[in-house]
Amino acid sequence: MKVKVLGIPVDLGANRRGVDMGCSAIRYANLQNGLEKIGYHVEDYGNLYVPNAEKIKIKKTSLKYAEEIIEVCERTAPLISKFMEEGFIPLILGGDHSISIGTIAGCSNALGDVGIIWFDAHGDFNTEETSPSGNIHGMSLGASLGYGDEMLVKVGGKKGKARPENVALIGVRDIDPKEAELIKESGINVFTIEQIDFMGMREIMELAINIASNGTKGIHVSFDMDVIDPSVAPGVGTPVQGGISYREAHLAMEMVANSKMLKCLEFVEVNPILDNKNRTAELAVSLACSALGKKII
Ligand code: B3U
Ligand code: MN
Ligand code: MN
Repeated sequence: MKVKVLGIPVDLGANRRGVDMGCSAIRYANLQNGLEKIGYHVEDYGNLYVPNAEKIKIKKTSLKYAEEIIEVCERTAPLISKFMEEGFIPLILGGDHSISIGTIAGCSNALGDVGIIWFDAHGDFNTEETSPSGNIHGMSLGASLGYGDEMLVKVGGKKGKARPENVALIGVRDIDPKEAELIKESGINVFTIEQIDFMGMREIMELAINIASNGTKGIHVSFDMDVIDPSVAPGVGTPVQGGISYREAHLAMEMVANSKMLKCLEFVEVNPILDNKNRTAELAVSLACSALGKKII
């Protein structure tokens, strides 16, 4: 029962500045204490170095800060693999969602076969051609599955970090038109917010855990805080109305814990500038504790 915390203060993949402070906000919300109470040995690696946006010129507006993001992700991947080989569950704190290109690469390299459960209001499946913004945080799931810019998809060495049949995308309600086509073409499993309403989070998670476990050595859970309704999680860069509830989010994490398949966990897109008294960061801590097996009694 060992967790290694890693902060990746990247805000270069998103339009709204402030997500770089997400990792500090989550630590302030008593992360380490919470995990120790459940019985974990917790080590905090600290934060990766990330260059300031002020110091860098955007070279390509269709792929903003690609060079810098790729460089951070290339440093992230071997670190995550190393933590896992040492027997830790990495707990990564973002930063915007572009960091997952590195974390998933590392997790995939360590495990060989990995399943991914990706919670998000967005698809994060754009490419340079389909993205309306050029922001790489809207491309990270697609890049992890081998879609998009050559350098982005090759982070960590291999292209395609998981089989599409082992990937579940949950909670989506804001997808760009061409992005939707790519998602369908990829063959990943999508559970929209509509399906959560209709079937309930319990059934969706049973399916998602099966999908991500089937023939894999473990599950990488990537949790974008904007999957939760903005009334509960206001501190995110790109809020979308109509998200999952506090309890649905916890139920999902509790089921992840019960599956015993969790190998790597991350919380991204917390923006303390837009938050209300650190509520969203506190919620991330509470979700992390649930995913790592916190019990009520
Ligand atoms: N799909 C849009 C918006 C977006 C994606 N991810 C976030 N926002 N957080 C885009 O820019 O790719
Ligand atoms: Mn995202
Ligand atoms: Mn999102």
